[in-house]
Amino acid sequence: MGLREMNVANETGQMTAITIEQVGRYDGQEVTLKGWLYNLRESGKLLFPIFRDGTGIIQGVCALKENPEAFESLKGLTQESSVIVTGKIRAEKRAPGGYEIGVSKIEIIQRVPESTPFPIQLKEHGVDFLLDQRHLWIRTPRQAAILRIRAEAIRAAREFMDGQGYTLTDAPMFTPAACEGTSTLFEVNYIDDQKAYLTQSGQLYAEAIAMALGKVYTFGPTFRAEKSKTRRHLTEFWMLEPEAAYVEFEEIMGLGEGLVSAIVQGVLKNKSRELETLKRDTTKLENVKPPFPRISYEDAVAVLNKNGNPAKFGDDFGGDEETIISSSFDRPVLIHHYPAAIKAFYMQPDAQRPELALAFDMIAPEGYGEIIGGSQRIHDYDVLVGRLREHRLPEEAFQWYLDLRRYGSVPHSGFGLGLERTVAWICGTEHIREVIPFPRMIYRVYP
Ligand code: NSS
Repeated sequence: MGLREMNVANETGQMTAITIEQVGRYDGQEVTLKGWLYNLRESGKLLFPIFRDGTGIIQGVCALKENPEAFESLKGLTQESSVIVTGKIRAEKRAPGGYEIGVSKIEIIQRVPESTPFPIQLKEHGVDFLLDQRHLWIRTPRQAAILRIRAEAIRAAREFMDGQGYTLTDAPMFTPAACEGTSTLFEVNYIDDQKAYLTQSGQLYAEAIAMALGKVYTFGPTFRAEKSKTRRHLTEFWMLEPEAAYVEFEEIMGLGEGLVSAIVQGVLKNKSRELETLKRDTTKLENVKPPFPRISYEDAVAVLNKNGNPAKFGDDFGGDEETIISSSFDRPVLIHHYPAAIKAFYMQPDAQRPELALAFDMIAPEGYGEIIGGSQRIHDYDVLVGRLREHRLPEEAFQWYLDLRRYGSVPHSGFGLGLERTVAWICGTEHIREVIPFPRMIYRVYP
């Protein structure tokens, strides 16, 4: 008897549980599932429950004649009651997932009272209602599939970064100064009335750690007091930020392509059932392999003008512009060499044309917008001091950062990949709020 079979009936003959994800391996065998009642259809002497356990859903059948005890327990059972179900698995083409369970025994762990039914019914609900019920909404198969894809995206990203020789590290959440402009800072009343800010990006710290370890990446939450109420903005989102000493502009763009491709291919390979649950058209994801198209900022402006968009040199691109540019490609596109004036203070100027920064953004297809922002960093002390002054940033708070240019400064580069935007694109969700368990947005910190 193999390990897997041992799982089903242990030595004392008692059933131990498997997960719905695994049922395909148990065709014709009796198993136990631990989960919740997702739906129940009653048809005279037959009951058709649907169970869920977090790994998937399975349809059941229970006949009064064959299993009177189970039938009585199940009859009238309320949605989301927790149950342990025993029964035989059989292949059934018409059932979602391809298998069903003939219920022979059911143990109710908690019955949801009739007087307080589960608030989310199997019908359309308004999104504000669902967001208020987010702690329960995540139980629905679609939401659970999204969160499982998110986990795979993180796993695949880390596997790729580790494989490229990058060491995982961590930046602090409390910071004394801004990284990405002062307009989106969350101010915190730190101990004894000291001012601090929630981090907008781990980058500046990742730069310090890169000078200690070579190639590193951080992965953690970042915060922006975004006043914009768009489908692409959260106030708390997760970013993966590689930073590498002795790595220059071209090479860091290549790393971004490899990373995004590894994430997409990982999800396609390991979360195909979840993509199916979401009814995602995966043909649009299969092409996501390097090399990605690259276009300079100036050429992008020309493309926009050709499409009737009035953008001119020096304008920052918004969602509309990004969508126009990305619509001519079947995979993400890199826009590079932005005007230095519209980008962050730390970006290295181009040697031939210093009015341009060695900066790039990666724009996802299908209108999902910018998923990566990155650049080569200024490594010259005097140039950096000049930039801090131009941006009116407090030099005292940046002394440690300037130290990196005093002691063995080297060319270095990095970028930040926004996890939620990447996952929203892969899942094809309308809004990025669905791809994080508890979204934080301009008007929402509950639940
Ligand atoms: O502002 S970024 O473009 N770049 C940085 O923060 C750099 N300091 C990163 C680095 O070089 N280490 O943000 C990076 C990405 C951006 O492309 C989006 O995908 C995502 O972070 N991002 C957001 N996602 C969700 N909500 C909001 N508000 C948001 N802002 C940026």
